[in-house]
Amino acid sequence: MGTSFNEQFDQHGAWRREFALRLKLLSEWLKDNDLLDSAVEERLRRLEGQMRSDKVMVAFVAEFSRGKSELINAIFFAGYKRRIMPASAGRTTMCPTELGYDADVPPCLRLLPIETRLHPQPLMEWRSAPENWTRIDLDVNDPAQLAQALEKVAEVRRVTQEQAKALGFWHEDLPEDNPPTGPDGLIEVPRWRHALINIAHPLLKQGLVILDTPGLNAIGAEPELTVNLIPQAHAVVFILAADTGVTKSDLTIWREHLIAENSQADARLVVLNKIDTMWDSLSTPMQVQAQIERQRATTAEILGLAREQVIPVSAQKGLVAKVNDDAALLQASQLPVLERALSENVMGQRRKILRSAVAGGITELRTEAGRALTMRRRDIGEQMVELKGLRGKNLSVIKHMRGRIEQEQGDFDASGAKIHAVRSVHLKLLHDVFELLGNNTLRTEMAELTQALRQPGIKLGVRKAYARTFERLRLGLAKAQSLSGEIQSMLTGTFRQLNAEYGFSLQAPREPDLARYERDLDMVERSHNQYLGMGNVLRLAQPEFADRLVRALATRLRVVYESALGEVELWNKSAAAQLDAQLRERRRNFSRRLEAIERIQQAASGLDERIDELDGQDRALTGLDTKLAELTSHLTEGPVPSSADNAASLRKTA
Ligand SMILES: Nc1nc2c(ncn2[C@@H]2O[C@H](COP(=O)(O)OP(=O)(O)OP(=O)(O)O)[C@@H](O)[C@H]2O)c(=O)[nH]1
Ligand SMILES: [Mg+2]
Repeated sequence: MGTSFNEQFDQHGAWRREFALRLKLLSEWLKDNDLLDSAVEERLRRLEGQMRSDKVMVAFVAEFSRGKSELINAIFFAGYKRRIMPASAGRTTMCPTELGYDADVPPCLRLLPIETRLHPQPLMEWRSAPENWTRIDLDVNDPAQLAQALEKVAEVRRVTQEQAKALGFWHEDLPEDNPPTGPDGLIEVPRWRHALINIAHPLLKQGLVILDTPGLNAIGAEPELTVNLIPQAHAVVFILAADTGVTKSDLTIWREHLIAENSQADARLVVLNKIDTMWDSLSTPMQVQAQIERQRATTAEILGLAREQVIPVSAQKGLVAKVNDDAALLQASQLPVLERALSENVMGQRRKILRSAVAGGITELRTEAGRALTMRRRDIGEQMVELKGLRGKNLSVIKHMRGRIEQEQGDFDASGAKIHAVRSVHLKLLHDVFELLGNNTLRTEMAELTQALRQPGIKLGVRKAYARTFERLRLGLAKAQSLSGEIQSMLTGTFRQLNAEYGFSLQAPREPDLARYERDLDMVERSHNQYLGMGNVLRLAQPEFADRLVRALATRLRVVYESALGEVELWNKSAAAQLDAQLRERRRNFSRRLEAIERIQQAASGLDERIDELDGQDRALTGLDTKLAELTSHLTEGPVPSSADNAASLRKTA
């Protein structure tokens, strides 16, 4: 098994692709066997989308010059045999830079001008407005051109104090955080607000997204980065430099971004970089090692971690070693240790989450498809009884039977109105749930929060204002949950009634669990509180800042609410689809029965033939059931097989 991050990530990608392929096979099989109703189809579509578009974001966060960009070069881009992301002494990366791959966009670097800060739209909205970004096409086969283009992320502009203030880089209240003023009274600010790099690098193609960030000043100026982007990263790598030790600003960043209660402990990695500065030809390797270990222990103690949680490396020597294929130097750089930790944490966690999401979906799907099979088998069973009862009976009995089936059919058609009534009550209740989770609710809440944050002297009451908003949001969710509960018991009741009356086998699909979204709300609230608790609350004196913060909050919440809505929709869809499917089956069943009677009426010998036919159909259905179990269990069970095993079992199922 490969240990480098790249190899591990490759395996993760292969696993996802194979999984998606299996889903496709399952879907084709279901379709061929007429088991793909609209709910099952929707579920499959979502699962496949989830697998294919799964992104893993790794964010590099640290004070300037600790070696974030160099580490990115060393871990991900050494294959280009040169430095790709600009890394140099002093402040280099001036704007947050996201590296990823989007097949719909040609390889390019897109840069959002810093002036967009003068508008209230959050970053998320600018993303969907490509005309506002400056685009530079990239040639991935020309590493020199690539590196040269990426130099742009280091560009700066010089502006007056007034302009710097408007752009969010100057605060009267926070003098120590302000950038230095030049002799001409001008202040250097980043030229760009955000950079998006789109290249078909193998890892990025498989869904890896890398976020490189600038040091403290620039990172603090973009609340969205702190409250949205970094908390959503699957792993955050925090970097300290062995030559500077833990400085005050390192600690500020650590507190602001790395110790949020929500960040799972195993999703962050602490790196002690530049250990090569401690390599000293006058000391023995043992002495050097002891010194590195001491530095490691001190660092861990200051951050409140165990010593093993701090990983010493030399990014620069690691990069040099990979470029020159120098195994001894690579070993000395300790980069492979960091890569192993990164891949274990990130990929292991990701796979676990994906697996459990998928397992839930597949189980539901199997129940849904299995139900259709059960229905068909029961219909066959009933017909069989009906036909066996006709053995040795004369034509008039057969004619009578026909009349009875037609009568039944008529009654059934007349019951359509009742089923319609059940549906409309269901839809009305559902509408209320949609209302609670819809855009209007969020818009109202966000307007109120903005209002509250704009109150002069809000500083002390910020936490309360947030608490009130989130309290109401949580109440809304709880209400949506209790309404769903009502719908669920209504569904269960009417389904039971329909089952009794028409011999259906309807079963209400699993009710959406909105508690998960409540936990998301908690997390979002915490990240805001944390951010504002770090002194950023002073920035609220600027009304635009409050606006920006709330807009950032709104974009994040919208994602949460949309996925809650999606779950409610799927639940509804699968209830409705079940009813449709059973109605359809029943109608078909009437015509099959009538057809059989007709044949028997015409040729008395048809009876035994028909019974044999039904027998055959019943056996075929049993076969389908077994196959369904097999196809779905491939998707839910077992550990992640190695690629070779996967290929073999895929051939078997195909
Ligand atoms: N000796 C030594 N120097 C390193 C190492 N890693 C990075 N550097 C150097 O430290 C300087 C800063 O590295 P960067 O990668 O630009 O740091 P950064 O954290 O991205 O800094 P900003 O972009 O300014 O926020 C560069 O000159 C690097 O070559 C290392 O392991 N050893
Ligand atoms: Mg950098």
